[in-house]
Amino acid sequence: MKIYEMRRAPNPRRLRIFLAEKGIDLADFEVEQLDLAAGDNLSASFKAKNPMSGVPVLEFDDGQCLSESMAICRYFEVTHPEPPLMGDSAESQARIEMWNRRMELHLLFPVAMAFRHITGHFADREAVFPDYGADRAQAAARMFDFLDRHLAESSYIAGEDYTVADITALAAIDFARVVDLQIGERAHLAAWHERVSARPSARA
Ligand SMILES: N[C@@H](CCC(=O)N[C@@H](CS)C(=O)NCC(=O)O)C(=O)O
Repeated sequence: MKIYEMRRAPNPRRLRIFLAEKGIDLADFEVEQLDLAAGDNLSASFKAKNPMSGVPVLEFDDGQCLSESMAICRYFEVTHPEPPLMGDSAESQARIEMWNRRMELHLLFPVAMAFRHITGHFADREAVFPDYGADRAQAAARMFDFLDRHLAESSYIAGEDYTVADITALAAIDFARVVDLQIGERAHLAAWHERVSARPSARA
């Protein structure tokens, strides 16, 4: 199997952390690094693998491809059920999905939009609206506040266990530094960040 990714990008990092938590060694895969700024992901050959052109992509040995980080993680959750990162009961699966969606929609996406529209990193392929970027950075900062309150009551994002929702939040929060968004004085969020960053998977 082969993984197409980019080392510094947050969605590929979600997958690498997920694999590390599962004890799946990245060295068992062929890994190709794409240069997103150079537009490697916009080539016809890459779009044949993922028409949406994002990374990561998982390519099976027969050439079939899976994209969307959570779809790829879902594949590995089924093939490697232990430890469960997406829940092991109807209730826990739904609850973790709810929190992971919240982390994607209200944290990772605003951070990504802030990055794209404040820095103009992808100005070669999309219109850039700095005011929109600033607005999304504020939305992400409000989510930092929300999480600080939430984590006063809960050890991890989706409850008392580490899950994929923590992985999405960690990738988003660490990437937010590119637009100068920091955890700062938010003590509960900082304690959670220290906890999840201390896991060996965070270095993946
Ligand atoms: N929803 C997709 C998002 C994939 C995505 O947008 N990845 C970014 C890197 S974090 C990318 O490839 N950006 C390049 C571009 O938009 O041209 C997922 O969850 O994997």
